[in-house]
Amino acid sequence: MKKLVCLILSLMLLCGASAFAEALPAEGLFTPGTYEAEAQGLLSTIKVQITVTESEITNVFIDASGETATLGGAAASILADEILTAQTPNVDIMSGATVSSNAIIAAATEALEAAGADIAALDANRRDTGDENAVKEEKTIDTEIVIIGAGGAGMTAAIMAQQAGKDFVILEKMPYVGGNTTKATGGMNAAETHYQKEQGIEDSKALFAADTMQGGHALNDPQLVAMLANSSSDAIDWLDSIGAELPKISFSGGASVNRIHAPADGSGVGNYLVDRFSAKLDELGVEVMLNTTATELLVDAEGKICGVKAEGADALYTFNCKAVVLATGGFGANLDMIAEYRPDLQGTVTTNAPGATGDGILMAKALGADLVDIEQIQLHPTVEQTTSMLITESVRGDGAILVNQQGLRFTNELLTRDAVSAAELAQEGQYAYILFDQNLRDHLKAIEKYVKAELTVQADTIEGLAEQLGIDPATLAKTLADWNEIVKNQRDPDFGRTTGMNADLTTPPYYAIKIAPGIHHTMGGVKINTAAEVINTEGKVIPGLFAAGEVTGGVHGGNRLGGNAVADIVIFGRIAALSAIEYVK
Ligand code: MEZ
Repeated sequence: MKKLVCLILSLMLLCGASAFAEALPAEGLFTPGTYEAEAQGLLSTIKVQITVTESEITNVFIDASGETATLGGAAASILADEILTAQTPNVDIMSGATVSSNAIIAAATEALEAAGADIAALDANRRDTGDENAVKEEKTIDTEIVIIGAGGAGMTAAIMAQQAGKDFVILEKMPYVGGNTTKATGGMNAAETHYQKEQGIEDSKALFAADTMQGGHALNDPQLVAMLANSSSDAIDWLDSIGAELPKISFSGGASVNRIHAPADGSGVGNYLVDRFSAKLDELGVEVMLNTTATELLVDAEGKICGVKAEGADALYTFNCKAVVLATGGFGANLDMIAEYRPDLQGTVTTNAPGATGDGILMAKALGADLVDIEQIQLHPTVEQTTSMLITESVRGDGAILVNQQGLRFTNELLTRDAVSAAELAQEGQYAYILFDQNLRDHLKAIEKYVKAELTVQADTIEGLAEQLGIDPATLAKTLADWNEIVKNQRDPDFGRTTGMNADLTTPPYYAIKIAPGIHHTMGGVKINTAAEVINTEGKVIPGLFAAGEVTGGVHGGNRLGGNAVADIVIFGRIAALSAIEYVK
């Protein structure tokens, strides 16, 4: 008996996947049973459990809870459905969650192979090849407001509209919510907040506005900037009211004081907010129409908004409405638009979510909306180039330095992003390393993601780190010793850095990530006024059309300060919703 158990266990180990299977039938696609396998995702080991009968996959369970909540979690539920529908593990990967998707497919393949499946035969007989020529049902829906886009601005507007008791729909073209907000890591700028007061930080709305204008090279619309700064502490209070507290305050480039507000544990602000916005929408009973792409804005004979056309997986929609809130995001992931407006940036990696393709800008433009600063595109200086992963500015804000391949600092690391990016591009090879220590890692949870994704090189000594980076050890050791002296004296004679100098870099192990600039934010977009009404090329309001977030231009001018994108989506998301609510009264 013991021998038999050992034999069964050995066979299971040989499979590489655990199996609880019945005997292999003479014919049939699978050996009935439940099979499990694992594969490494972006941040964690993903587990897939598949149940099969002789002829069918009957259940797919994917545990991707260690991945980013929004994308990894979405990939788990979307790919589980797709594998079940297609009856093969070879389904489309989810854009924006490539690593998680590939891990799911690999683990599902292994589990099904353990079930005796011939994967090529499953592919040949896949069951998800619907009729591409099938005519989609046409549906007409009457509502008061259509919110287009379920990123941070759209979800904010939806919460406001639901709390005001409005009849509205919210459309999202991607199979998941969050948009580019899921990529935001650092935090949200706000001045005169109760958190700043509690932490003894002196700030003012006027200083916030002045910093934003200066950071944007005064190209910004001063009225929009004043609105941003003046509404910012109210927006923090509003976030508190929906359970999205941002109490950790630190420094971000271009700010005069500590102003960027983040989650208490220093985790990425974007996924934190998207999780809380989603939870609030669930609690309020709001359903986001996913996989539904708005294709056209409709106006009546007087030029007032009267509807939206959209395409879903099974239906073509006409929404009759009085107002539209455009919250479709920027165009940092639309290579054609980047090539059109900034040919010099072709070939540059982008930190943007795949849905950031400028659709709202194009739809509004077709209605005569004016576009401002459309060629103003921000490069973020610390982007890991093989994964396009943003290394948050908070790493520098909390004390990291940048060194080049010679092991030398070459800039004040906390200048505005355009300046730091330009300094990097002037280095040999046009890249640099961001360097920090264990103490910094311990205080910034966002770093765990980079370590788990194996983007960091680490060593117990600075010389050991240098060797791994191919830098002269003595030079890097001197650079670090000099830096620690600068922190001690709070004076940077070489580059004049005055911020992000609260802690030296003396706690091993030491870490480095190779980085270079990447497209991060499209500052230009549709012109709005302080009520978030869209303005046409004749300077007139397009009645019923409101816009918020990265789809708009004017708030950030020629260079956005870190922390102002999240401020923008929350503040103007609220304003656009309030204006639309008032308009449809
Ligand atoms: O606002 C941003 O873009 C930001 C703070 C990004 C980051 O570096 O984390």
